[in-house]
Amino acid sequence: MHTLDQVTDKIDPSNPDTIPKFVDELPIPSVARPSKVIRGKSYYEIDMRQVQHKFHKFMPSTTIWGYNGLQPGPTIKVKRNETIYVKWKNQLPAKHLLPIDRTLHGSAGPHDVRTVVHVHGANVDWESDGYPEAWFTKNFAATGPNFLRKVYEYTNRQMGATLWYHDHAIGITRLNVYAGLAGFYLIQDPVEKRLKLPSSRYDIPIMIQDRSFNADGSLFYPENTDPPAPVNPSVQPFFNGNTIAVNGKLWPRLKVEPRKYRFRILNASNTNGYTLRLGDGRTFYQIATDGGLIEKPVELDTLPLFPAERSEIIVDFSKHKGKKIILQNTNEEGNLGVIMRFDVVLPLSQKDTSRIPATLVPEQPLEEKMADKTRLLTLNGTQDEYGRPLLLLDHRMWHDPVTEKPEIGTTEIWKFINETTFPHPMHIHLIQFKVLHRRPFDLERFQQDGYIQYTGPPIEPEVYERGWKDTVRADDGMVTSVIMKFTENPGLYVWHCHILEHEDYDMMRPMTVVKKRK
Ligand SMILES: [Cu+2]
Repeated sequence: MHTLDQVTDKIDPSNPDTIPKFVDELPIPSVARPSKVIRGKSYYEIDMRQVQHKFHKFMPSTTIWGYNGLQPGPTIKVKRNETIYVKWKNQLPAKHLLPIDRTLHGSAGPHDVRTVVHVHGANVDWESDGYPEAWFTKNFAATGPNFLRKVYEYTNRQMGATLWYHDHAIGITRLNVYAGLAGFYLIQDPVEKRLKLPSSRYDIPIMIQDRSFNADGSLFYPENTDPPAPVNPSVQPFFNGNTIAVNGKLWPRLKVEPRKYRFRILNASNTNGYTLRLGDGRTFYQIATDGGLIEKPVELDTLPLFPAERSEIIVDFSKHKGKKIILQNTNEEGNLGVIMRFDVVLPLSQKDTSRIPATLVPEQPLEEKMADKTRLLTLNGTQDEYGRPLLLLDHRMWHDPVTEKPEIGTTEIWKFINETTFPHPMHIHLIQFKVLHRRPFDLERFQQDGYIQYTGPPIEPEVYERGWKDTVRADDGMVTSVIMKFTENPGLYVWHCHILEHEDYDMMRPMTVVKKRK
């Protein structure tokens, strides 16, 4: 037996090999409570604070930023079609926790700690979408050029879904989210009642984030690239942490009953993608994608999740009493190959009457032939004046004039032509789309004369992405096609890569949704 002192003496937070796994219980994020009700509608105030957070029982506390001082932030739970108001308040210190690259767009000014909150996946009026330049500093003392309102309105006119909120401030999103500014936003749909899915304490959100620490337990985020760029601090082309935090604890465990559970899994990492698998290879059932329930459950043994993607699954532990089942990431070996552990050690507290229904929601087709317009959009790389990689969308920078102006009432296909050498998770604000297909093309030919010479047939979307999506993996060497209908909420939004290091430099573009022309 080791005493606590003996264990903590051996732990070096900068060396993940010294951090024991499955020590902490998986925390379940608390649910946000409205501070008042205005004309029958809930009004929340959620502030961003710098606090001390315990990532691991045996590690020293870590200074983080959290919504209401929590990591993850409090879960906002709303009903479909229920309007709520949220006043997001910046109560953070004037100095940033992490190194700011002053050369990035919007980062040169005197205000280090700029924040703005985006609910990812929400059908929301543009003034409440959290435009990257609608930022505000502590007590709204300074505001960005696009700042319009302090109180955001969310009408939640969309299917029940696992959404999430996170910071979106121009040029420092990667730092603000890494510091801890992320939480769940769950829309509950009355149609789910009759489905008898596992609910209440058997319905658990799981936020996966990679993190690295300094020896003193503080958050580590690199100040420069390797080899170093001529500017310091410098943005990274990507970031990979060396530990896995789930709901704010490193490699936690969850004690479960021998019954069915619903897990709402979110990859809230800056860059890392994961392919989830249960340690014994047992299958599970996917029931929802980013935008809500799918037509019918899909049996899976692995589930890839790129940054910002969500997937809801049902795992049945009923035949595995006493077992300890590791949730793995098959993309990696070693520490990053382990996410958390389920310990089937709790007694069954009541008969499990939940179900995995044969069908979930009616089919909602959105087919290629329904499109009014197709946009060809490239993902491409170049170099900046310091010789650093600069990733762009359609060869344009963030501040170039708006080129994507979809019209309300129209259905559009966007074809992401990936000219880079790696996949990017592409996210479009405001709408949910369907993935049509991916199709290989001749990159050399395209770069010579701009002609898309396909080199193979279209590849159907993966079985786990055949539902409403707001983020899609745009593979290298492929043209990835998505289809969406713009139905309401004209205004100024964005679309971008959700690798946060890319989004900040400079893989993000504005999008103006325009009213129907008469
Ligand atoms: Cu990217």
